[in-house]
Amino acid sequence: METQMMMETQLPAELLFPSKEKSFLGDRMIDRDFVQPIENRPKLSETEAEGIPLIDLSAVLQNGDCDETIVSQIGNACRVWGFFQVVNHGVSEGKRLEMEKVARSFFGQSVEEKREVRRDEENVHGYHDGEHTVNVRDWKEVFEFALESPYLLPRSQNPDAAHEISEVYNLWPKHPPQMRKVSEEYGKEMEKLGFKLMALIARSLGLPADTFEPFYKTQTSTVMLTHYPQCPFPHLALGVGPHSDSGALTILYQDDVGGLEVKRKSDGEWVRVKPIPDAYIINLGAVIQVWANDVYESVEHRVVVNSTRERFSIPFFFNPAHDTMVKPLDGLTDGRNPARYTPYNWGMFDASRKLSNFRKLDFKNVQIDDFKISN
Ligand SMILES: O=C(O)CCC(=O)C(=O)O
Ligand SMILES: [Fe+2]
Repeated sequence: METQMMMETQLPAELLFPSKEKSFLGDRMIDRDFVQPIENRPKLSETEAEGIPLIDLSAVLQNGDCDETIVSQIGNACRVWGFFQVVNHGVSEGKRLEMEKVARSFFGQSVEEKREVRRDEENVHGYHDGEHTVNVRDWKEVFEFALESPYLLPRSQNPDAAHEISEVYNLWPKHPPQMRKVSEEYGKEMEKLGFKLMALIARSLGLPADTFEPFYKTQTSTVMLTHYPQCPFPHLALGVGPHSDSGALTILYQDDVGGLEVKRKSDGEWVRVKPIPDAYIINLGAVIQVWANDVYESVEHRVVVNSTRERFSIPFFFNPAHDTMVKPLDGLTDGRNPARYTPYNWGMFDASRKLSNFRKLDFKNVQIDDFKISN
C-alpha cells in the first residue's frame, strides 16, 4: 500500500489523467486543481447509510414545537449523526419544483452568460465555478443569493470597525426572467422551515423554543443552487471536498442522483445519504456546535460525482446576524460544565471564509478549533 501510494504521487500528472477527456469548463483535460490527494479520493463503492434518521414533521405542523416525540427524535439524530432527513416539512412542493426548474435553466446557459453575474471580492454572491474546499477545486458550479439584500459583510478583522462593514447586493441574471421572484419565494419557504427546526433543536437541548430567535433579528442566510456536471474522473475529483459547514444549520434538497456522503461518527466510514423524494437533509454547522458547547457536533461530509449523470442540489445555509458573538449558550454551561469556546464574531468568521474561497490558500482557513479552550 505504502509503495503504491509513493509511486502514484511520483507519477507525472499527464500519466494520471486520461488524455482525451474534457472538463466541464471547456475543452481542457482535467485541471490539476481538481485532483484530490490520495487519502481523499472516493472508493466509488457506495455504502448507503442505513440509519440516518428520517423524521416526519407532520405533528409539528399541527402542534407547533411542543411535540415531545419529534423533539426527542431530533435530539438523538443530532447527537448520533449530526444529520437527519425530514418529510412533511411544510415546504411548498410547487415552489421547490419551480426553484429546480429555474436552476436548471440558468445553468443550461453558456459559461459567458453565467459569468455575467459572476461573483467577485466585492459581490461575494452570484455565479461561480472556482470554489476550493481545503485547497482542491470542487467539481461544481453554483449560483448563490442571500435572503436579505444587502447582506452585511465585515471587511476588517477589527470588530469595532463598524464603518468597514460592506453591503453586498444580490446579483440576478437576465435569464431565466423569473429567477429572482422564484428564488425569493423559495428563500421564504426555507426560512420558515429553518425557524421551525431551530425551535425543535433548542427544545432538544432542554432550552426554550425561542432560544435562537434573538440571533436572527437580521440574517446572513443564503441559498446556493448547485450543479455538479458529469465528471469523467469521479475517482480523482469530488463535487465538494470533505468539510463541515461553518454556519448554524444547513437544509439541503438533493435530486434523485445521490452523491452526498457523511462521515459516520461511530466508525469514520463515508456513507451515502439516500435520496428520498421531497425530503430535506438537515445538518448542523459549526455555530450550533459552539452554541451547544459540543453536546452536538458539526459532522464532516463530501459530495461524490459520477461519470454518467449530472446532479443538482440546493443547500440553504440558515445563518445568524453578522454581529452575532458566537459562544456556548448560558443554559448549557455552569461551574461543572464550563464553556469550551471563547466568543467569536460570526460576521468576521464568515468574511474570512467567503473571501478565502476566491483563492487557493497557503494557510489554513479559520475554524472553530481556533476558539477552543484547552483544559
Ligand atoms: O450538494 C450537496 O449534496 C452538499 C453540498 C454541501 O455540502 C455544501 O455546499 O456545503
Ligand atoms: Fe456542506
